[in-house]
Amino acid sequence: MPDTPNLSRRGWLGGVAATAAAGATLTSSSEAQAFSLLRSPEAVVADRVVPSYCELCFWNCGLLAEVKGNRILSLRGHPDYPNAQGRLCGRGNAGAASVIDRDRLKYPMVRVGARGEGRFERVGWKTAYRTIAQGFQRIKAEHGAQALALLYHGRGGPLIRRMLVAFGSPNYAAPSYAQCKGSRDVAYKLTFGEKLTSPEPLDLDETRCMVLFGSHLGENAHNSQVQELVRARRRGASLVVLDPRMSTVASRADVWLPVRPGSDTAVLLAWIHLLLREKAWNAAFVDKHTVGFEKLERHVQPFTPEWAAAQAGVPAADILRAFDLMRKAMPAVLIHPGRHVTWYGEPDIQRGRAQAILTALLGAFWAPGGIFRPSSPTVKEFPGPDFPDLPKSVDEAAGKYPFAPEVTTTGIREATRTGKPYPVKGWFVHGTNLIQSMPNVGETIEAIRNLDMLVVCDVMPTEIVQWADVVLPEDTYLERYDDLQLGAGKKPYIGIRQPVVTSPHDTRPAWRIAKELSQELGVGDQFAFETFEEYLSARLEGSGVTLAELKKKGVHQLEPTQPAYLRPDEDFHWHTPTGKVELFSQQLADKGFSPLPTHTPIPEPPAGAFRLLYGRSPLHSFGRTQNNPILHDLDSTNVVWMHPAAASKLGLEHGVSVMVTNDKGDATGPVSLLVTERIAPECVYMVHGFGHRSKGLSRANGQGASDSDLVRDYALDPIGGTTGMRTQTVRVRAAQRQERR
Ligand SMILES: Nc1nc2c(c(=O)[nH]1)N[C@H]1C(S)=C(S)[C@@H](COP(=O)(O)OP(=O)(O)OC[C@H]3O[C@@H](n4cnc5c(=O)[nH]c(N)nc54)[C@H](O)[C@@H]3O)O[C@H]1N2
Ligand SMILES: Nc1nc2c(c(=O)[nH]1)N[C@H]1C(S)=C(S)[C@@H](COP(=O)(O)OP(=O)(O)OC[C@H]3O[C@@H](n4cnc5c(=O)[nH]c(N)nc54)[C@H](O)[C@@H]3O)O[C@H]1N2
Ligand code: SF4
Ligand SMILES: [Mo]
Repeated sequence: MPDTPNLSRRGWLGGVAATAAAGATLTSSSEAQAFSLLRSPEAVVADRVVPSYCELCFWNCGLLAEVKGNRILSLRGHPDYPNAQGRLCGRGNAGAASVIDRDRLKYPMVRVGARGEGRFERVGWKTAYRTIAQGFQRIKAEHGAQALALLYHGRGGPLIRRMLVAFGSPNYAAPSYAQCKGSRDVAYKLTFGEKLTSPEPLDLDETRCMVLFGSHLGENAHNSQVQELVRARRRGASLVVLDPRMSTVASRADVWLPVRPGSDTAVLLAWIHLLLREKAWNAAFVDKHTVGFEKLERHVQPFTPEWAAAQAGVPAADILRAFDLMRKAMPAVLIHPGRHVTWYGEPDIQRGRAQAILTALLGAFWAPGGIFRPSSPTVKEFPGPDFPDLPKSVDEAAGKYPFAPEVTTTGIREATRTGKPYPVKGWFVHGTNLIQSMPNVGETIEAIRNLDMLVVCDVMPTEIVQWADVVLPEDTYLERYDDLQLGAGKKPYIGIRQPVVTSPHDTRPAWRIAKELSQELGVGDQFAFETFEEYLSARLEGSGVTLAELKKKGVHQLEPTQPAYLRPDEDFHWHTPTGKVELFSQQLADKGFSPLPTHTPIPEPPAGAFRLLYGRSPLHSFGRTQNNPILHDLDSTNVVWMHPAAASKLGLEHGVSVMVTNDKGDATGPVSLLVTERIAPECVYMVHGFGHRSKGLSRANGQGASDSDLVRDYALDPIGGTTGMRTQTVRVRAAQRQERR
């Protein structure tokens, strides 16, 4: 392990996620003790250390598992993985509890009750595969292969996608596009000609000023990014945070701008205005690499700091103070592009474009301390027959979303509900709980009711599983091989996931499910390997590392394929139509959209209602960890944040039990009210992922409130097809006696 004296564990937890994480080190519940995961490692001696990588979120941190027999004693961060840097976050540390969770899916099942009732009977894998294959073949015969769709999120998904594509369907989609970072992908692609990688290529080691829009790092626990942020602050880098809520990171900022929800673009436009007015832009970058500067200059003339201050409801002086910090630091300024950026529909693209344009004007793209140019590793594709010619996807056939690089989950759901532009009749769902991750659960259920077959491959009996016709239980991430991790960064790397222990149940890994089901579907020649080691070895050929070495080390570092920074004299052909960074986007103009970023104010909530904001707990990932015995123990419920002025108007006191409702008759709770000045009076806030309804989740069921149950109104962005999910307003009332638990 490398010596990291500047960043003790206490240092980084203390620096970011203080309250919640402090519990992690102090608790000693009976349940957590029963799993022996909190006992001192000296009590039982490991007989081996197995490297792998985490799947509790998609940062996919490298880990080292200490194992005795078939029991995991501890998980810790892999010292040589750039995304872990020797540490795991609180969730990753608790990952081993998912292996021994008594609630997990243990064997394949087929539905016996009504859809959604969650009644199943156990079957063998052969029967499960045959049932699926018959269903899918029937759908293909009646409606064509495009009537099958894959909705997926996670490492096993791409192999299932290979099966689906070989079977003839183009319809595969992940919530990580349309419900997460899609608008960022589109905005940066339109401006710089490429989307940003994940992990984001943020040069936090060199930055002198960071600007965060929402991005509530510390609560959003993306491991290495949080560590790097803490180090940057220690080095003296300045920090500006825009957030209507005083997030943990906002509480530590030099300038916190508690902007009105959805008004970030106004502030961005004012900063662009100031850079141009004061002739402070990075002329070397702008002259050599951009087009549309004059048009931008004219466009931003009216956007003074005073104008932005009125739009955003923050003092103009603070907008100027933040600008001064940026100006002093340029070009080493990091305009964080955000990650969950699908807030309001088309305005999200405008905000993303404004962030990208500001980055360009600062000269901070592919520059030290800004966004660097990542190198990606290349490995071989596993050979297989050519894929068939695919028909148009649902979104293409509907002529929607001219700039979407991917099919949208919402497009698939729409086609399934309405039969337009063509019917979708079968879903394979892998690793995504669509009931919680897609806005408007009513539309999701309506779509599911229209299906001839719903197959769900999962590890836990979450809400989506209750609706399945066939349930395929996957090995947990600590019990299986998955495809290689191809890590992009300053130093690219290849990482391996391998079985740390073996599953005690009749579960299987996704690669095996894809291979075996493909055989039943008649496309098994895509998976012409016997063992997954054979597959991995074939992919690693010529990469400089063998499978045996990788299994031992866990990660293999490669040399960069390109310099991280643009050289001053470098002629670079950007992958846009003009070959330049497009400050003015003719592409957008040609399709009838604003070619320069505009600010559209978000309407105020109706009287007595609040805008619903949501975010992350450092101890949970989306809706997938609330039932984890250890994490449940540390953080078993969420609370609803409300400003004291709003609470007193409603006659609600701190700590009372409330229900949160929307205008469609949905209600969630009961949940405790947190009365705090850390949130703007027109908003309420809750952590996403709680309020599970599935009875199969014995710990998480009914705990807290679900933002997903409330988000009915969503705004579809016509440019890239992403769904803004903060358009929902809600009301809060005291829970009645019969509603309390
Ligand atoms: N612990 C943990 N970490 C995670 C995850 C997890 O589940 N758990 N998930 C990961 C994933 S997939 C993602 S996409 C990211 C999501 O995390 P982020 O990308 O950081 O998500 P945001 O939506 O930007 O952040 C939520 C914050 O935005 C603020 N906010 C709400 N409205 C506005 C607004 O109009 N303007 C501004 N400036 N701020 C606003 C909220 O008050 C809240 O503090 O987190 C990642 N990290
Ligand atoms: N209302 C609301 N909606 C949101 C968000 C929000 O904050 N609020 N966040 C959005 C964002 S940023 C994102 S990225 C998405 C996330 O959306 P999802 O990825 O759908 O997130 P989860 O709700 O965690 O659902 C994960 C599902 O995968 C299962 N699972 C976990 N591990 C494995 C595994 O190893 N194998 C298999 N087969 N299954 C597994 C879990 O049991 C669970 O059923 O949600 C988006 N939707
Ligand atoms: S950030 Fe935490 S949960 Fe996500 S992969 Fe890393 S250790 Fe796992
Ligand atoms: Mo996300």
